Amino acid sequence: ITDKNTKHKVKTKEAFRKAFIKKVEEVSGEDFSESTTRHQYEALAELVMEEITAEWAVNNSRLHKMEEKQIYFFSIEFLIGRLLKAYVNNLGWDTMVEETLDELGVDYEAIQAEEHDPALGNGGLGRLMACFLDSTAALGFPGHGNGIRYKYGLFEQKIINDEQVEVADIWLKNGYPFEIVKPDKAVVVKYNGDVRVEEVNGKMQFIHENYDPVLAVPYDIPVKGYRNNTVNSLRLWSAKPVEDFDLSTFNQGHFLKAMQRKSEAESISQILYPSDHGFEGKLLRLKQEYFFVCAGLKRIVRRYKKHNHGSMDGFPDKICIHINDTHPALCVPELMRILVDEEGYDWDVAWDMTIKSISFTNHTVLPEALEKWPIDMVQKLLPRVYQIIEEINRRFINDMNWFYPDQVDRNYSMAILKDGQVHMAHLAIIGSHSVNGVAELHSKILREETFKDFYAVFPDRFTSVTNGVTQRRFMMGSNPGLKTLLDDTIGTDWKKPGNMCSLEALLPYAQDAAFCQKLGDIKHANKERLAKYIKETQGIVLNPDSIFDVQVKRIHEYKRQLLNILHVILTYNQLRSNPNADIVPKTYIFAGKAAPSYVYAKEVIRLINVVADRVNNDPLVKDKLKVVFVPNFNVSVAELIYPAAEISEQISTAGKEASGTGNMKFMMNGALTLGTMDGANVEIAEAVGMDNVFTFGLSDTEVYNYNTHGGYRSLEVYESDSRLQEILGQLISGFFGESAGFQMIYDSLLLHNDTYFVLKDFAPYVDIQDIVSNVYRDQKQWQKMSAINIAHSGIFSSDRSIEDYEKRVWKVK
Ligand code: 26M
Repeated sequence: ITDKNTKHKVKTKEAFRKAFIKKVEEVSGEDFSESTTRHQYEALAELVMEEITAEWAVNNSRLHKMEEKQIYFFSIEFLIGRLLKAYVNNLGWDTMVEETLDELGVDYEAIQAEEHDPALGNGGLGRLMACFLDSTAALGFPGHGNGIRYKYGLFEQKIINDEQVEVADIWLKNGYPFEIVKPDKAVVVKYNGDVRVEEVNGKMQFIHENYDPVLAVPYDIPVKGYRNNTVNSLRLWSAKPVEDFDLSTFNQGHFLKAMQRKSEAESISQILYPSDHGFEGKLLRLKQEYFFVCAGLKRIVRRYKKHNHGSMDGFPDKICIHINDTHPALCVPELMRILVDEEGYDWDVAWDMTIKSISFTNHTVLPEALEKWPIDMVQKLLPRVYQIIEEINRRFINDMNWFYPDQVDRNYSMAILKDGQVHMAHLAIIGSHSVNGVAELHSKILREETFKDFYAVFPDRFTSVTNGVTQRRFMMGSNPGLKTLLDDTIGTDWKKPGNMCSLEALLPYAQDAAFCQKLGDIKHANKERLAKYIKETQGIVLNPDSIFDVQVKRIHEYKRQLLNILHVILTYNQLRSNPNADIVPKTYIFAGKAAPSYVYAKEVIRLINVVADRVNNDPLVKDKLKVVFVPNFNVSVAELIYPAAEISEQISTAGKEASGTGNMKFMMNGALTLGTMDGANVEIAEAVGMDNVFTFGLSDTEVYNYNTHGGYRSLEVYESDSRLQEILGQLISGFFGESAGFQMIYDSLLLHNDTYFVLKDFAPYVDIQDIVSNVYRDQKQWQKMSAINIAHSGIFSSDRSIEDYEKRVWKVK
């Protein structure tokens, strides 16, 4: 916003006011007084983009000189959420915009709600990338995202007759103001075809021919750093046919065939796979993986060469390719292909460069989620890339047999190619210099179980970086009351990027009654804000004086939403037999999506909703117990829920949740963790001390021992606990309505021996819930614990994660 009078770039309220009114009139073609919220949204978005793109251009020309080392995050998901408010805040425009809009009588909240929440990810893994981009820019590092611009994001979830129903997410239908398409930077991605070998000047040349070309068109979204002049990029690729119509086919009268080619090409970036568990070997998914890998590397290499006199020699010193789980693991053979086939490097030199450039983060130990592609599928779709994988594998096994001749079995078990499959995790580990888990416990399990053999061979590659989340979105942005209280109490230094640990200055105030009172008041106001949303969207009235006990995350057996709802049923049964029981009123809030094909998870959603119907409509229960399932959990809904939570349910079977990041978002908003010793919960407990968390249940070692040596019989637990007998009986007796039997859940617990130890952990869970209620009766004590949690939440900022990656993995400086 330029003030015409001074000719300086100044951001005055007056200049903004004028610019905003003018822009609204431009986009609407009407007088400002006639404008709709949509016009106002479009105008504000344009003003923001004009400001950011000016900075972006300056930044890009600096970055293009390649003086600094640059990080590229390759990820099949970027769950960025709404951007308008984040941009406004990062520009430092927040007060100016809020006050001006207020004076103009314009509803800023309504403007923000006009932005369709881009849901280009399933959950933790995709959201982590968005937090990392925010922190990378905030810290002033050059770091960019590389992914896919899905036409349809994650489905919208509706609950109809208690069940999840999926609706297509047409997020682009009204256009998207924060992207810039760059058709001149499009590249061709080649699928299928044959490889012909030719000898040129004594050197083998591999020529890929008869392939099916697909055009990858980049759309760039600026990533604006918090109040600094860094603007990085998130580049998302969209698939197009190379020519809109295949003219020769078209001319021969094969109109349908030409159209079919077009839609085959476009199908690659058509839809985000809505599953974050259980690997399915779908060809389209493999096409997606190669699509953004190939296009992304091509641009990076081209840019690098352009500024280095056509040479790739220094590439690994200037470029970090960070692969987010194994979905982009084809970076390894693709970079080799570029270096060997196109740049003419010897294999060994190219291999050294590749390993130096690539680093890998693992996000899961669930064996069913590890990617293994059928060899013939890879071979057919990516003939040259496959040859390179074969050669990587051959050399790896050769080396291993040379160094460990007495370990042939182990060597073979580490192969990339075995059992007719391409093992992507093996490819990722063998082809990168760094392998890390996302929390200490998870990294330990990777070293000692999942990748034990690789750890024995490459101990130096393994490291750990605990996840983090951006406080700028999930605390400062979504909990303004708390932000102001912290500013007023300890000053504003804690908001500087990388400085969140200075929140520890809050510790003395945990003893301060006046501070704790204010903290409680802010929480209450946030609970009222959420209650209002739920009233408006679902018609359910919540009691803001009850405890808000919240479990929001993808629905998964290992995350054990089932354990939570079984305990709710127990409370309900207790209230039915003693309506006057002196219990602390509780509101149980659930939200989360199930993969459309995950039948069991959808049954859990149905159970929660059926229980909610029953409990919420039973006059006996009065205000003491409420259950809500909030539909369509996404980043925007999350921003309303975390600040209102008092209990953060993190109750996965120990050893299964790699880290969790919701746990951190709750903590920085002052909720107390009720959790198992799993993932980053362990580090939360360490940070705040065992007195300030509620932990329960089997340890990861106990789970491991049961799984390897046996000894767990769920039936025995059931037979010795009359509460469980009653509850499980109700699941199949029609207690929750005739049509609503839950045989599948019942069978999993009793017939199939309860894989996730729900019954085993039930009694300890009930006990800890009772302790939670008792502590809550002492509000002073509760607010004190809440303050201590906030004070120690600094290490869970993604700024800290990025600094750790910088030191341990990328070494940018
Ligand atoms: C893979 C193949 C086919 C279809 C889908 C996938 C797929 C997509 C997403 C598999 C896994 C996906 O995400 C896994 C995930 O979100 N993991 C979570 O990562 C978080 C960030 O590190 C951790 O905090 C969570 O503990 C972990 O579950």
